[in-house]
Amino acid sequence: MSNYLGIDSSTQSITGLLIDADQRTIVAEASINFDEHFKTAYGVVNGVFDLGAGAVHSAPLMWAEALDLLLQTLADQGHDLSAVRAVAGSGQQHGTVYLNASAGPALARLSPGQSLKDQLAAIFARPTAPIWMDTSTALQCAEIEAAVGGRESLLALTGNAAFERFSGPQIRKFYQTEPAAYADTTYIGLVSSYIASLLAGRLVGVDPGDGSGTNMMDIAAGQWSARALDATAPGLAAKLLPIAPSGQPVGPISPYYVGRYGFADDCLVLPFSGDNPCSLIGLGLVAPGQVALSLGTSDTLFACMDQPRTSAAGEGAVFASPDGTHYMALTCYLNGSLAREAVRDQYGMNWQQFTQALHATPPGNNGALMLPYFAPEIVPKVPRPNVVRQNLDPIDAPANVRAVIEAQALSSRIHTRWMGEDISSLYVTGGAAANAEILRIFANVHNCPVHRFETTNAAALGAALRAAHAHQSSHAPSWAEVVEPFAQPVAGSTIEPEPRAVAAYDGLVGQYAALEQAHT
Ligand code: XUL
Repeated sequence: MSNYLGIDSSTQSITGLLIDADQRTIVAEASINFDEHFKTAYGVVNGVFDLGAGAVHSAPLMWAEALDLLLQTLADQGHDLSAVRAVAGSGQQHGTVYLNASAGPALARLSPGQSLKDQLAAIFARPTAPIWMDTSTALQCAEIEAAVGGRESLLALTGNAAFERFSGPQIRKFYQTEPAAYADTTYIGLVSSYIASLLAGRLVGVDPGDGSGTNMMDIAAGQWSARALDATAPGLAAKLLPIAPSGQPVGPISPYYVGRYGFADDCLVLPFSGDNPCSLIGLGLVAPGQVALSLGTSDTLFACMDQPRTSAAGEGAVFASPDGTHYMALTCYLNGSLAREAVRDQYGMNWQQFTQALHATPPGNNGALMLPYFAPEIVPKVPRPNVVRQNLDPIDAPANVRAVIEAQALSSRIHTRWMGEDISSLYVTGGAAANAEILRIFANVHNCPVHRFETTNAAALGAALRAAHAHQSSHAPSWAEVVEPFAQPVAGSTIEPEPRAVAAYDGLVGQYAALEQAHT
């Protein structure tokens, strides 16, 4: 049997997903919700502590306790963990974990008779970990950008401008506000590399996928950048392990898991990566030009790129793909479902009426346009809510419905140009992906087929596929071969572009861009 385990340590839960690569099936999925199990013990709400003034942290010891509970749950469900050939994982990106000198020895002597929590309580140089929701480091972002010669230099070097949630600014703030604890720190990991360390029983480095979310990695070289580290905090290089290639096992699983849960002693552990880079694999995006769009509360667009192209206008983040050769672009639009629901509610509709309105109106909407900034927008940057209508009567409900979706699709066409990829197919997931009329507009605006994917745990699946790819490397399967059985669109969901509608949008996109420019 060729079973592989993917573990996703995310903000509110930890998920394990087990695949059988021979049978081409997912054989188990289990999730441990942090609030449900640990609210009382750790005081988390939605998995985090809101410390005020933009600081949002979580508890790395809780993540270790949750890992034990997850593996116990899989074992209790009767899954034979001795059949797992390799484990890989994904973590919420950017969050940093600070360990002291006792961490390495404590991990090396883990005893299966006691829990991780009981054996690891003393390894932390900082008991909490700032996570990606933390926005408290604007000052440090400015300082880091200035120290490397400005935003453009940091962008060219690391692929990203400084973002408050990224690890480097967070580390700098820790060094500035808690210098004694910083001095006591011997290892700084990310959520991903910390969980990988727990599994390997030794300290593991950050992979290039997650390293690209730190503002500290040279994106082209896939190595820590001495210039960026110097700009972040003194003595930092000594607290980081070298970047760990995503596809190279870091060793066998710790005897702790063999004794406690029945893993085989030759089960391999891969470096973990970020949840978004792992989702890229889980959605099957392993060739340039493949783009996925998740239509959720906010809409997120992921793309596979052949080069680490960056967006000078800050339209997206760039990460290395854990496939080892490509890069990933990530763009987040705040006004996703938020805007769709605002229009639906404004006209007192339900979703069926919303869909009928799309049916009843023509592609291009007779030249009517809307800028749908019901809330401040990330891409393009719009600091305050501002809904703008052009040739659009506010009382014409169907035209407003079409206008909001066309705006989202046109914006996704305009703000993906920096990626320099011709979009050859669009894989759409998320709640609104169930609506074929919405998908039709995206197919026509992008002039490519749109496929619907039903994914719940793309990050954990991507991690399991990474484990499969690494373990099967002796017969060198291509990435396409590994992802193909799992990353399949819903049967019959493909929507092809329609030439007349494509032409209508080709005519409209310039007008939309001009309207956008006039208001941003
Ligand atoms: C990406 C980001 C989030 C987290 C969520 O830059 O901050 O998507 O990775 O887990």
